[in-house]
Amino acid sequence: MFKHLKAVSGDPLLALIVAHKQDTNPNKIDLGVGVYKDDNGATPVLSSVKKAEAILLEQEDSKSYLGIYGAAEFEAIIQNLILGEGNPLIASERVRSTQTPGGTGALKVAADFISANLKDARLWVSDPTWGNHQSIFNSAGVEVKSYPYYDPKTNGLRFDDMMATLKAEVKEGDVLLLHACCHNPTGIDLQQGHWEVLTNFVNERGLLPLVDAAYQGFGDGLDEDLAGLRHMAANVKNILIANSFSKNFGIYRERCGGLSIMAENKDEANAAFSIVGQAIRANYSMPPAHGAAVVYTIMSRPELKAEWEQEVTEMRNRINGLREKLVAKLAASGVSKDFSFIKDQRGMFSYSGLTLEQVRTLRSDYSIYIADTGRMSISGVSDNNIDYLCESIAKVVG
Ligand code: PLP
Ligand code: TYF
Repeated sequence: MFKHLKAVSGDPLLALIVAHKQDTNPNKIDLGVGVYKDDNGATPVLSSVKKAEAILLEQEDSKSYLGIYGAAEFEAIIQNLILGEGNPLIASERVRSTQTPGGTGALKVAADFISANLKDARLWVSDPTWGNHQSIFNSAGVEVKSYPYYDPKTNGLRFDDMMATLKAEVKEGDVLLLHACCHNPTGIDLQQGHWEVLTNFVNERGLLPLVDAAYQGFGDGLDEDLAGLRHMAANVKNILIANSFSKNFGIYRERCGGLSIMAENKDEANAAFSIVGQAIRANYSMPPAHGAAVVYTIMSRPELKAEWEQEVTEMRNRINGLREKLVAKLAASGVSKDFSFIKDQRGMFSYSGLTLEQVRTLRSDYSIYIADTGRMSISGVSDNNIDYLCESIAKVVG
């Protein structure tokens, strides 16, 4: 039955974790996968999460089924975080939100919803984008097309080219995937003016925006990071938002995210939401409870919420501080390339502009693990390894 099957290669990012783990060089550095690390290279459970878990352990009184959307009280938590407390869109009841197994689960449910209900819609993604976007939408039978985004010459955004391609090629009803902030893999974000242009474009051409918000809080602030998304949501008829709590609550393995769908009015939103429910049932029946229970426990207790906000601020400040240090140390190392663009990027990642050959040499000769694309996960840098890292890059780049 299975004789004809050929093994496929796994996700190269996840393979980097294994390769780094097996490396015995004491100087090894892991700048691979997008998991936040502190100055000791650890990914500890946030203190606010630990406290919420203690409360849950004591108060949890049942593990019975929750229902396809997860915990009902979680809907408001998602909307307050993503749209901002007091956003009139929440009171309008045009938005419905469901708990999902991570941001990945949200994207998969969105992909199934699009595939089954928006016939012939194609999905437009940035070039480059998170590798899973392509696989999730392909597996749901949605054609994936890409628009220019990253400019290797300037290490910046090709916004004019992006718009030119979209203007020439989108069809009414196509879906436009945008990263809310902290673009994965480049670290190069759309600015507010770009969101305004894209909002008008979505309306002119009858597109459905799908915004992927996986790193809220890692760029400039919890509200600041979603200002562009909120502008768009306030000015379009429909939007889908897939968000992840994996990074900003540090609950990666608990699989907690949300999918929000906005329609033109309450009845339309409820109808669309029931169809989203159908996609959920056919996929995984219902989401795991624990991650959402942790997020809910934190967000519904002012003292825990304040502590969590402080912890997000610390993670963000550490990453942004590392960007400054990297730029300064790389310049001081005498490297020929100008790396100052690293401090203009935002979030977990930096597209470093290192070539595949340079990345491979850093891996084989220096035990420095960077994705093949040259994407570095910045929080893997620390005061303990930054000198070795910058000296090694200088040697390899010249
Ligand atoms: N979207 C992007 C852009 C991501 O980088 C990630 C990261 O893992 C996700 C979605 C999915 O996150 P999760 O682990 O919550 O499924
Ligand atoms: O891009 C990253 O590193 C994160 C984590 O299949 C990730 O988004 C990477 C690959 C994957 C799942 C999560």
